[in-house]
Amino acid sequence: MQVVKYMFQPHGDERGQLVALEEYKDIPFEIKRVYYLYDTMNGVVRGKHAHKKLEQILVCIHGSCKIKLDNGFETKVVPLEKPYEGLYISSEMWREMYDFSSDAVLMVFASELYDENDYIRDYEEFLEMVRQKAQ
Ligand code: T46
Repeated sequence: MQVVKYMFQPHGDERGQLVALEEYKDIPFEIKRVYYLYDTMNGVVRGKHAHKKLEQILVCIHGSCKIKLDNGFETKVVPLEKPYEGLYISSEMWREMYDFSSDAVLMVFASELYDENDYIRDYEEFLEMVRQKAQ
């Protein structure tokens, strides 16, 4: 499994840092939605689902967390700890987010509006779908 991580260009000067993200340039799709997670409780695992169509870029803009990616055949754990790095998550990828530091803010750029019908929340259903497609 190839992990696609983006290193965004900070525009730093003596006053501090600034990262600007534009659709189709820094983010490889039209940005239809932005949301962020914060105050995640200690020990919590979020996510535990895949999406049929949605593509996303995750940026831990403060603190740190880990993302486990699972394509149905292999898994990879990706730490996110810098505000200038973004993790691309394609559709049909199971994801779990965990090990959030107490100050973590995880910002997500999404290619689609929120749609509960796009979620696959059953792991067995996910496995069946990706394995069937791979045949
Ligand atoms: C994902 C990971 C990285 C909305 O009303 N609008 C939204 O755009 C989102 C994302 C969520 N919600 C509501 C739905 C639930 O009542 O917020 C609540 C928590 O959402 P959820 O349990 O899906 O959150 P996570 O952290 O498990 O997953 C989220 C995204 O849903 C998901 O697409 O890939 O972050």
